[in-house]
Amino acid sequence: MQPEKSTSFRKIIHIDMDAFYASVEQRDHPEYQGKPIVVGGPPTGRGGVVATASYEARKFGVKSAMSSKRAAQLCKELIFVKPRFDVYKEVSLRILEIFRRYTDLIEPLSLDEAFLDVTVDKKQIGSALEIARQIKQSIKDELRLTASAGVSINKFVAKVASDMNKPDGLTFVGPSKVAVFVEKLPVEKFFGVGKVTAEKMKLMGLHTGKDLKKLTEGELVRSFGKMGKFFFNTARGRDDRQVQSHRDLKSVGAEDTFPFDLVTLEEMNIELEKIADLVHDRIRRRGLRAKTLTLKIKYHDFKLITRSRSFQDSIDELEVIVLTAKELLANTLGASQKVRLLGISLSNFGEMIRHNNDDSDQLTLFR
Ligand code: DCP
Ligand code: MG
Repeated sequence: MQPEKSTSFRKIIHIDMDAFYASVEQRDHPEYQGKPIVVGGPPTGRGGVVATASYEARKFGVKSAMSSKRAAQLCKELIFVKPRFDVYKEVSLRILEIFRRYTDLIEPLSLDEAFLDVTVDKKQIGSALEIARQIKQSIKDELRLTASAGVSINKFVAKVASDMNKPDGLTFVGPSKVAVFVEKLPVEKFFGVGKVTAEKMKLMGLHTGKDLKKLTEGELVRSFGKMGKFFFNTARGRDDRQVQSHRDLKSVGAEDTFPFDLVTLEEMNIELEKIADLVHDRIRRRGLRAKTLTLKIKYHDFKLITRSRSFQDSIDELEVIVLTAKELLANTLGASQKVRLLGISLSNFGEMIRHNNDDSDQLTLFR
């Protein structure tokens, strides 16, 4: 019998597909292989945007979220391809299926990205680096696509690592290397640091993890609020956020507190559309469908109510979310009530269930 190996470190893998939509299109259309392509709206239409660009197109400076028009200017021979979301979703499920051979502790962040906790793995391989290698190989062999992986002791470091040697990268930051790795990291790479926070940090003379470490927890909290505590810990390579599988994910939502109370139903409906858009984006990125929608309303007197509706078949369509939220709101409002907060959340997601079928793992998304 093998001795039990005990370690206090978790083993976390972050995997992110390379130029995801574009790679799928290049795979399925050999004529696009080796060519600069983008997936997104055409440059002729109004408001066409690049969802993603192949690595060949990135050499010209073309990238995600850029207008298609601008992309066409940067690269004359650029090929524009219409997205096929159903195919990306299908590929995404196949990738999850590969992950599940090693662990059920999987947290997908979007269709092409997930965290895996392999502290304990089903095949008893023991080495997270070896598991990441095998996963990358299976994605290549079975799906003819490449992924980049980061392997470390927590989510924060694993995610930064997976981005370091793209495409087809595999970056391992072992327990003894974490501290130095984080010290060298530019503040922009820290989880929770957006443009505004990065600017503020630079003004304070904070450029790297090493600089952040010079401040006390109190000082960081004073300057950055709640996130200050998180920065204090991550600058020391600590991050105890758990990998949260869909099974544990109870709901996904968004809400907004308004600077002025809303008075008319029209005003409220406009705000509801914005909130619905956010929620829709969040579940779509995770490839989720929900059976229950809950509307949250806080009135000007701070009275809080929620109203829910459940569906026979689970939903992920923006129109259904908007319509249902509006109906619940219209049914709820007492005469001329002023509203200070509105929120929408979706819950009751389809569960990923594994079937053992001739020894091969099959993944079904129950709707
Ligand atoms: N996506 C999108 N709009 C964006 C960003 C991304 O529609 N603004 C879509 C297209 C991408 C997919 O999500 O293919 C995954 O996003 P990533 O940020 O992981 O980008 P890629 O996988 O395309 O490239 P990379 O190799 O940098 O991960
Ligand atoms: Mg990606």
